[in-house]
Amino acid sequence: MTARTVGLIWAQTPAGVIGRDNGIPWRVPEDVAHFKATTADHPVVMGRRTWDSLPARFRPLPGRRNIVVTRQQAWRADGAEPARSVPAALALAGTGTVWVIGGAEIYRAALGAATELAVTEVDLDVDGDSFAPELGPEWSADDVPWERSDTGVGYRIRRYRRADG
Ligand code: NAP
Ligand code: VY7
Repeated sequence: MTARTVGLIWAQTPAGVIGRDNGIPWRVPEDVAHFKATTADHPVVMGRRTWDSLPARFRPLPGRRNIVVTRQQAWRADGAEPARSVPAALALAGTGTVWVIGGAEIYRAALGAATELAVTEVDLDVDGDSFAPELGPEWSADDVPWERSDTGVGYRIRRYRRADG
């Protein structure tokens, strides 16, 4: 058996904010570089609102299959592969590593299928309307030191895995 990786990747504040007004209310270039490097060459799965949130010039995310989850039967966009559910999206992605890249609704729907989480904590106190999923005790994170972005913001990138047993 080959173990399949289903990763979820997001950036959040300590309070769990991941978005506001269909955007991300900060810019941390080191996190974007981590996001690009982690997802490079792998299919990405995202909700239709997250697709809409990407600036048109970055859609589809280059070098990756862009699978977009929507309930709209007729939804189409250049460079996007539509899927009608998260399980359908994961099946469409095939058997290799796949990264679920948001947003809040899709993280909640995909958490049960996830084998690992890549969570960037951004040390900002900002209001939001989209939140990271609640993690149960089956998830354990490594302990990594805080770093400082060139922008002055503190951040750290933690990897969560399912605890054994
Ligand atoms: P979302 O999860 O990106 O997309 C929601 C849409 O996905 C729904 O409207 C629906 O599309 C479709 N959908 C959801 N559940 C479904 C299901 N079970 N089956 C089929 N389709 C389903 O939207 P969101 O929760 O509003 O999150 C967007 C926010 O997250 C934005 O602010 C964005 O910037 C932020 N974000 C943050 C990060 C980060 O790392 N900080 C990453 C990604 C996104 P239809 O309406 O078309 O049916
Ligand atoms: C989402 C963008 C949003 C707005 C403008 C440009 C972690 C992040 C995400 C999602 C950060 C984004 C972009 C950045 C990525 C570029 C294309 C342009 C690329 C996530 N940890 N951080 N995110 N782009 N899911 N998880 O900034 O994207 O990948 O090519």
